[in-house]
Amino acid sequence: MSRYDSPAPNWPAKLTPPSGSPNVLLVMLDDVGFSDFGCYGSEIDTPTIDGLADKGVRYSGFHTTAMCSTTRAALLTGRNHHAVGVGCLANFDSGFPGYRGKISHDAPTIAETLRTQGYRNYMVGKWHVTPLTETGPTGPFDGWPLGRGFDRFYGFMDAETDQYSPELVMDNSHIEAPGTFESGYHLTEDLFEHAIRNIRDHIAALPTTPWFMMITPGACHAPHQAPKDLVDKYQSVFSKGWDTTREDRLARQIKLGITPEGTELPSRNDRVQPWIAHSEEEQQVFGRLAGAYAGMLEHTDTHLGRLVNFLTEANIVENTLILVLSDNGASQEGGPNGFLNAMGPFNGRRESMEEKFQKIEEIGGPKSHSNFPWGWAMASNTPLKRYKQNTHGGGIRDPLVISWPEKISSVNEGAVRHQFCHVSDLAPTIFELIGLDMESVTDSGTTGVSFASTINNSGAVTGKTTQYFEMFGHRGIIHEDWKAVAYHEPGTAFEDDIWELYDLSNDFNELSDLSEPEALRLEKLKDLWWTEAESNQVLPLDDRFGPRFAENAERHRGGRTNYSFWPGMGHLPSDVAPDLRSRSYTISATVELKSDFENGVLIAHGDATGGYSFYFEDGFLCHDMNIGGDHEIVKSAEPLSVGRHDVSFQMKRIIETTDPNSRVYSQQNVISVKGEASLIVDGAVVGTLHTDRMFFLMVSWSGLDIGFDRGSPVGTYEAPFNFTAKLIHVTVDLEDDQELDYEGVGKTEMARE
Ligand SMILES: [Ca+2]
Ligand SMILES: [Ca+2]
Repeated sequence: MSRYDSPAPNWPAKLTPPSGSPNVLLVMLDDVGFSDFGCYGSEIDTPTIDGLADKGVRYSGFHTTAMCSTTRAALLTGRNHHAVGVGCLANFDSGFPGYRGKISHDAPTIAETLRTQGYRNYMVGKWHVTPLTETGPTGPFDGWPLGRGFDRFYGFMDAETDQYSPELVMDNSHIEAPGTFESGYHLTEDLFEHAIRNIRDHIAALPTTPWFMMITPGACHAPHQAPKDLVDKYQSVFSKGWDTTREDRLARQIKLGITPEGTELPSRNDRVQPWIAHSEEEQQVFGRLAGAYAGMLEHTDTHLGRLVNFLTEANIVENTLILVLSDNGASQEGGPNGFLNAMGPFNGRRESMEEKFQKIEEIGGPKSHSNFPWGWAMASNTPLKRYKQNTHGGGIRDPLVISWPEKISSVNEGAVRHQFCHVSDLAPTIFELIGLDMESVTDSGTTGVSFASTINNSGAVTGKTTQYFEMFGHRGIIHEDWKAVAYHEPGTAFEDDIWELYDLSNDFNELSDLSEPEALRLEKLKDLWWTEAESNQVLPLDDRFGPRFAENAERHRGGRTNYSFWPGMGHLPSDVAPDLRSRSYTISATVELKSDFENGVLIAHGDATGGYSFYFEDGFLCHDMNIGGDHEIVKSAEPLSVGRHDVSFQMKRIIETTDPNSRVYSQQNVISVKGEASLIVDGAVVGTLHTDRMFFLMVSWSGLDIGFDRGSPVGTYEAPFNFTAKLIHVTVDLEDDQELDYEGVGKTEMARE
């Protein structure tokens, strides 16, 4: 053959999924308890989910990992969360292989595996498996959804976001939300709208190729925000209180066959009071907090309904495998009394019951960052003990509904399945249901066990015999119907943990501790826990909350004390913005004014529930420190003149301690913390502020912008409040006097998970 002859062209075979492969729609709700769907015994209206359960099957023995990031990691990879480096939260990397906060690249995700089979993959909603320090505009992006096998992404990276003013990301870029509270915007609605859009685009371009879509709304993680009519509706439903709610739900669960005949309620979780022990005011506040949560769930169900209706209209619902689940149990992060706005208490501003009552109408709205009290989380987890974060049933046992009209036979429609299964089993189950070659998939590393056989066979034995659990030192193991579990009090020796033992086949909700009569069995289960822990990178055990967050903040930002911002730059998420907490700092800007009545923002970090903004109003230079919705504004005495000016806001933190020579601060030795702030124009002080409030533990979960305040405004002005003159440059200089209250920071961060 001469050099000029053309060889025969050759096209590599196209990837094609097995014939008849379904679309896969995986909907994972957040912090929704075991009993919260209507079809699991709730009085909350969830007709869409109930409809899917009526035509499908639902599980009574589905388990998760007790937290958000970890369940996502196990779900995405079909492996144990520690084994893929997400033993705890994506908020920190504690330097051990099991605790990097980022899914190991050795573990392919469902999307990566399905991509090799020709699927297109769409991710919509909360991600939270990328270290937050890697969520800024420079990435790196290898841990973002598009770096882990998804073709499109629309959602948010952090544990939570404001539903009316979210920190939105599209693909690899931070974007502004397409609406506001005033324009009727709510994130849940936007996410489902976007999901429908993705499927429409898919049908237009690839009508015969199946898709995988994962939707993870913010609901019902805090902040609980929902339309007012729904909050009203459920405030009235839940005026009956958490004790009656638990009883009502258990009765319905028994009737529905979710829990066995004869199941009884455990006593109230520690420190939860009887409903009737609370005053009428407290009951009203708690009822409205429950209303915001329940309203958020019904609202989500309604919008999921729009998506399911679209699938029906488009005639693809029959061959779409739909899974609806929750990522962990209902949350204890609202504390004993719940919050209307959690941002205030994180910065030393207490929220009294009186104030909660005064502002009761704000609950669920744009000025609230609400979370419900323990009593309601307990009711959500009916009939299970404890909460999210714990390895008792309330933390790890969750609802799971599976629908697939084409494949679930009519005799099984509406059935309840009781096999034990775990979130790491979902990926292999999906692969088997699609008909992928399981050997090749198993070679790629899943360690979960498919429970596909249970869908059309109530008696199927899956072969799943063992699953360990670990979260913040709480431990557990399920092996052949027996469960050993140890609650861990933070800060105490692991050796002192007390193990309990339950026979789940006769004791659905861990009421009858058999650790004494079955001591030998317990010892064997504990040994098995250690074996599993060793082979899954669970060790070393680590129960530290605060120090892990603080160490992470120090490692990533601690050394950096100067930030330089030019207008026109993109949005910075909180974890890569200047860390002003518990320290002295200076914010400076250079401006050129064309008039003496300029307006608008130079720099703003946060939203209506907290943050700071440095801005002009009618020519006056202003700084607003917003702590939990309270504005402390300092303003120049005169408007600034036309021309170029250097302006700054200097905050000096002054700590008075019992030992002036010590730089170790604790609740014991700190007498007072004060802020002395000055507003400075061209070197001259033009305003001062003396305050006992600062950003102690958190600035905001909403990030930072230059030249405007996007979304929900920090200040009393209307967003975006663009700067009307020329902004040349903004700098933030941090003093090295930062001294975080580690435990306090930890508690703040935990409340965000
Ligand atoms: Ca969660
Ligand atoms: Ca804002």
